[in-house]
Amino acid sequence: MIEFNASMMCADFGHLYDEVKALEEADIDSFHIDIMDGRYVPNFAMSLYDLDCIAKSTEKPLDVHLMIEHPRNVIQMFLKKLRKGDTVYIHPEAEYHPSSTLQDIIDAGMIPGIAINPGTSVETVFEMLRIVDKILVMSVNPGNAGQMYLPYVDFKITRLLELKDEMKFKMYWDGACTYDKVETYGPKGVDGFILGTNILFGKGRPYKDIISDVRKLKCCCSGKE
Ligand code: S6P
Ligand code: MG
Repeated sequence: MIEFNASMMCADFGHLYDEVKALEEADIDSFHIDIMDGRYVPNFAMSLYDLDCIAKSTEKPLDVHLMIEHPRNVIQMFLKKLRKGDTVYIHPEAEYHPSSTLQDIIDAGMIPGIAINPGTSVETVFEMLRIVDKILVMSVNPGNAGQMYLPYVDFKITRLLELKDEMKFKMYWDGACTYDKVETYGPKGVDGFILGTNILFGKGRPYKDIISDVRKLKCCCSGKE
């Protein structure tokens, strides 16, 4: 089954609890929480407090995407807020010794992941592919929702798809996710998609209807993946 995760930085922060409940009712698979520090990326997004609020509002899995410099300095603050089985992605470039940070995530009982920027080659992160359970492939540069898809990422996705079974990781698509990307890359083996402004938020339609439409795509119907 292809997974669909809601990019919560695109939600209505004035009604965060209601947003979580509406997305739960829409049967979203998990909540994607973008944490930005204004240094690693040129933006501030969600905070530890937003993460806490979402964690207390739902029992669905959370995936925390840390776009911060040297995450190991603060990783315990985030891990304390999470439950076993939640996912934490770090950006390897943001850390001197990323595998130590990944080990901290594993030791806390969370699922370790790395986010791979559009300009980062597979070779640069190759060793880590064996350590992590999940790869978040960025199809836009990290920092903002609503950006344009960078087509050169296609080549890297193809390469990662070739490696995923042997190196035992799951692949998730983050950035500019549209229906055609789900239809093209779902059947090729991308395990999940982070839904933001392109598909899910600000559409003036109930989340329930949107997620139901997404799950009706041919590639999402059971037995056809
Ligand atoms: C970007 C962030 C993403 C976005 C999401 C937005 O730095 O990691 O999770 O929030 O990709 O989706 P969209 O459809 O607005 O590009
Ligand atoms: Mg993200």
